[in-house]
Amino acid sequence: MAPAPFNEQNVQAQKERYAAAGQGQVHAFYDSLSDAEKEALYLQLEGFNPKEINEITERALKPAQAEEKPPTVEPLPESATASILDSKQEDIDRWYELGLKLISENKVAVVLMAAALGKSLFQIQAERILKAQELAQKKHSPKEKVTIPWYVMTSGPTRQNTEKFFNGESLGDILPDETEEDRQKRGSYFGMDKEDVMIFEQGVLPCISNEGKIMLEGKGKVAVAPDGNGGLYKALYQAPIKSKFGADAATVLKDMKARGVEHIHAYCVDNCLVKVADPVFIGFSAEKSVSLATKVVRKRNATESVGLILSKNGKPDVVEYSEIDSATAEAKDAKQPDVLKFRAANIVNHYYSFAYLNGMDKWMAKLPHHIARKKIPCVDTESGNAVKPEKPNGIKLEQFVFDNFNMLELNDFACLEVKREEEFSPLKNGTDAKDDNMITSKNDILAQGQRWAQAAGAVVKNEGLEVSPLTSYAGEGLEKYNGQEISAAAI
Ligand code: UD2
Repeated sequence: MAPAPFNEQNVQAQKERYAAAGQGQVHAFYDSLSDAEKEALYLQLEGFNPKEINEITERALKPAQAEEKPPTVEPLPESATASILDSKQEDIDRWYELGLKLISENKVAVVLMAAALGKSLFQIQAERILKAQELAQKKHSPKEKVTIPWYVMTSGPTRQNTEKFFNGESLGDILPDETEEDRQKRGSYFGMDKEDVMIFEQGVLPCISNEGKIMLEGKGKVAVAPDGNGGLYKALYQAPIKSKFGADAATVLKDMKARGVEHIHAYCVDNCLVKVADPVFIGFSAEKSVSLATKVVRKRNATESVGLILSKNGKPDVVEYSEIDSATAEAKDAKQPDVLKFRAANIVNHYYSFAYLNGMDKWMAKLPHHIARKKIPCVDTESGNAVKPEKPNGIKLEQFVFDNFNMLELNDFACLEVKREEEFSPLKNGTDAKDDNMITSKNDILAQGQRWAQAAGAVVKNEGLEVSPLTSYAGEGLEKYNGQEISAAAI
């Protein structure tokens, strides 16, 4: 909704609204600002509702009510889970075929959560979409061209660079060793149709001081942070996009509706092995006709930084690594004492039916906020001095994308366990860390390519082989390498 126009009367009304909510400090320096700064602050503040911010903060800070009895927490029941590791090949093939069919009917879309700028990850993911389109096209050769629309969610700080990235504009020091050919490739959206790649922005929330006050980053600017990957839902509902269907379809949900999308794959950018628009996952979820499904891998160890998918009071739920108690994390399986009882690791890899997302006005407002205590540079609203905190001086509020799981009945939810080495290699750390960095990502991709080529009967000379997604989506189509010796680094 467009903010009320910037004028004396509306500024006065805004000041009263914020003061009434005990947040008058945001206007502490208003009179000392230039006209442009006054307008900028006014417009930024119009984007928030101070009363609502107080309620969110209140709820987020209040410790969870000491429930009358502790919740029953169990691994998901068999009825709500399947595992690629022990499914019959005929089941996997059936899901794959159904998934390709739905893709060929242009009923599948992909949503990428990309608060971080994953430059080469964007290329790999775009090429996996192209390959999935090609496989569906070849299998069903429908009259209409097969298209999997790609909706890319960015957060404020990365929005501009993401746009520049896909437009092929120079990104200076972010891509120092980029070749002209690489720049051309990204400028042509790696071969995807530009009108099928839509970038949109998630919301932000003000940072809140330990005293519950909205913080200022500068005298004319509120300190804000992205509203978490759970901000995806609000962004799908209202963030503006450029739609090929024009102004009437200028949000993700409306554009999906205009395209006849029925199945959505949403995933996180920082996983180099992600199977984008995976036909098996789409087919599995569509066959079960659930509102929501999630992929999991086996948890590496009790302390791995992953959410745990489980059932809580009989509902599907996820306990985030930052909020789990050690007893639950360390618990062992009664039947296999050396195996974790809770081992279904969340990998931010979700399926949604369009019908479910399109009905989000029923449940979106119930999504809770989590708090992260942070050191937040700000301006002291009494003295006007800049503050560079040594210890956490406030909180960031964020929503988690999986917090709607527990609003579903178990029979409207499904969980598919997949092979970790085939589908999950998180990119979370710098190369100084042992795991989950650029080196482990590259090694996992090369090891996967080598496995695929060897499974097709090739002899791979080097340690590892890069198989472009344009060559193979999941190891299929490599028959011509049977009996061959591959000495190239990539095919
Ligand atoms: C996430 C999961 C965790 C586990 C882990 C696996 C959530 C809340 N937690 O933890 O359970 O699956 O990943 O690697 O999903 N993002 C946004 N907007 C934001 C914040 C994050 O789009 O405001 C995206 C981010 O670009 C990434 C994904 O969400 O693609 C995961 O974000 P993260 O790195 O904050 O999550 P992490 O590793 O703490």
